Amino acid sequence: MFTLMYGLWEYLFRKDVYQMLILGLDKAGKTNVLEHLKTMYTTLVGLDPGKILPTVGLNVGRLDAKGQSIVLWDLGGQPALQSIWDKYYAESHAVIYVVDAANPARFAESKAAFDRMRSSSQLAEAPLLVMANKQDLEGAVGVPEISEFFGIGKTVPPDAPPMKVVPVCAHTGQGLKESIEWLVHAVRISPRLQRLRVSSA
Ligand SMILES: Nc1nc2c(ncn2[C@@H]2O[C@H](COP(=O)(O)OP(=O)(O)OP(=O)(O)O)[C@@H](O)[C@H]2O)c(=O)[nH]1
Ligand SMILES: [Mg+2]
Repeated sequence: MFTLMYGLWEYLFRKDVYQMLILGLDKAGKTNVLEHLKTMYTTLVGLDPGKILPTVGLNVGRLDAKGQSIVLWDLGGQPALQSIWDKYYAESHAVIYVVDAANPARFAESKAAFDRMRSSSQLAEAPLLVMANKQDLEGAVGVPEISEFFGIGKTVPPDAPPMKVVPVCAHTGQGLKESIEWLVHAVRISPRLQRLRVSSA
């Protein structure tokens, strides 16, 4: 009886760890986002931007935000590395997609990678946060332009997963707290959370 009750208690109240992917083209600023988040939400000091190299493979960071344990998976964005992104989809709760908002010349390429990611059924119902990064740079476009280019409009179907675009600067940390807090809330109320719990039980 105790075992049964304990199993039920654990099933209902165990502390989930939210797995979040950080995706986007090479040089979009993903690793700078991860390192700045470490500085903001852990006792560690994230790497200085000048010391961050292009990612060959992936970087992982663990932090607590809004009372929630989160593991962030920063996957390399170079074309050859994009082909392994989908290996991480099935077990992820949410996606952060980073766009270099100051480089419109690569928007079409970024949108193509974004569309490939979104078309995966393995990410069904996963909340999606798009970071319009590098807002400190002159010419960086804002939320309306990124939303329109990436098709994150007001006319999304009612069953679409929650999506949001946030202006950020990975160097200063602008927009990172808002992004993480929105994602934690979105995952908490997402049907995907329950589905992943069941499939990992
Ligand atoms: N001005 C400015 N530069 C940034 C910002 N975020 C990243 N960068 C710069 O953009 C370049 C690429 O940053 P990374 O974080 O390495 O990019 P990445 O998306 O991880 O790239 P890959 O690892 O190749 O996939 C570096 O020179 C960063 O310093 C930002 O908010 N503002
Ligand atoms: Mg990187």
